[in-house]
Amino acid sequence: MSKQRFEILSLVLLFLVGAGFSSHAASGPPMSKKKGSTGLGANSLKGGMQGHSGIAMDLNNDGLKDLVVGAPYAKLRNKVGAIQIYLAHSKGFSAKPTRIIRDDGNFGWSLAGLGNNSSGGNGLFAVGAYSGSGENVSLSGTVTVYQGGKNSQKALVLEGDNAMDKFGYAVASGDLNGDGSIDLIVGAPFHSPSPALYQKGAVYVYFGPDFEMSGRLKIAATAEYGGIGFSLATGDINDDGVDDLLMEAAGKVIGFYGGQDFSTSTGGGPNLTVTGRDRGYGRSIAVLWDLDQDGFNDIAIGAQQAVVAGVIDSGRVFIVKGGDGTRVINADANSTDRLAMIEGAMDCGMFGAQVLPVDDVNGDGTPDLLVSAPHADGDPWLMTGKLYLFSGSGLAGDATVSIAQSLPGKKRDMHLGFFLAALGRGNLVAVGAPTERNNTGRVRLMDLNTAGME
Ligand SMILES: [Ca+2]
Ligand SMILES: [Ca+2]
Ligand SMILES: [Ca+2]
Ligand SMILES: [Ca+2]
Repeated sequence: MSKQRFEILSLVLLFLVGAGFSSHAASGPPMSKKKGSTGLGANSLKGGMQGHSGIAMDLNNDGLKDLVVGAPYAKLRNKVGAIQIYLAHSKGFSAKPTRIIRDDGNFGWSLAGLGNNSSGGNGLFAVGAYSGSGENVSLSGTVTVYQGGKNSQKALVLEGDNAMDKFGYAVASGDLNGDGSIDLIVGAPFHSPSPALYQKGAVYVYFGPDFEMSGRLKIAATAEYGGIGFSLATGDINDDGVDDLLMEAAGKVIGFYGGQDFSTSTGGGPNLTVTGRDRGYGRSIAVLWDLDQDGFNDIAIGAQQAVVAGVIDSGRVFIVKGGDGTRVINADANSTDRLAMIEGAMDCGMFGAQVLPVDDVNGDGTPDLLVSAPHADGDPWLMTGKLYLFSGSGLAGDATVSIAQSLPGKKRDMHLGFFLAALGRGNLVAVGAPTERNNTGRVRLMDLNTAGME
């Protein structure tokens, strides 16, 4: 608890530094190293890259959001991968995890919350291990579903169709058939649907509450859309009250509208196609709120490797309109379907690696948008990573990165921003910094309120 408070205090100091209240030279480490300002982490997971992935959800049904954090490179004997569970208490989080679960195959690479099922009331979550071995297929990749917090139980293990499919590279959740049960979506980007579609990928939907293999839906790559399974997102973009499924597809983001007949509706191809030519286009996707108030929630698409003014890996974020019917949008063109195109600073920072809508921070009545650039340099430290907080009301066609509040990391090479998760306490977010402490990694808690957005 004191650690959390300290973290916030340290952040305040950082913002003061950023605002010019300090006369730090532009090189060298900070003058004082304060104990305690180290975020959350377990030293036992040396080199494990804690914070590569993370989710916030209530695991033990006490009304407080807990944290599950992936450490996909944590080694123990010949096994690789671990997750940590941090149960929240009334004052926040302890710096050490409540529980560590180890497994194999880069276990913890990806995570998704699955809500609470009716029986136990404890939260369900899915853990991807893209090089894990299933019961039937070796090295297919696996996804394990757990229930609960401190004494979480393994409920189910899913596996890919073939070896090297990298099943579990991405996982997501949403109620795609609108039956009230959250469904689990799994990407297998190296799956080969046919020899002609070698390693073009597949995405699988396992319907809740049981996530049964028998009822699953497979969306396989086609000649029209390949490269699927690397990134997934859900949310309602056509305003029918049912979650829709969005995914990266090699130069496109494609979307399928959810609905009662979701299992048959995907045969005719995607409902939405948004093209973009940037490298890394669609590696992050988020369904936002209704920015332009036309009745449809809008969509943020990150392209973390985009070249900006000749500088590679600077990154871009596009915001395109949600809508109904069959739609094709060119994100690179300035059209009425594109609400904004925000270019990252020319700093190889990988702006857009993560995008997260957050509650209204600055009190202007609209939600805000948090974007990470995990390779951005801080001042004076290199490769700290940086978060950018955009006021929702400023996200229009001519929005630039300069309108955002910039929140740099505070340790050299920590790569802040690998994951972002809202904790539902004021404007507190958990942020992954997987390379801090020589790739052992940390999770930082940041209070967006403290930044005092103008
Ligand atoms: Ca809890
Ligand atoms: Ca469902
Ligand atoms: Ca929908
Ligand atoms: Ca809209």
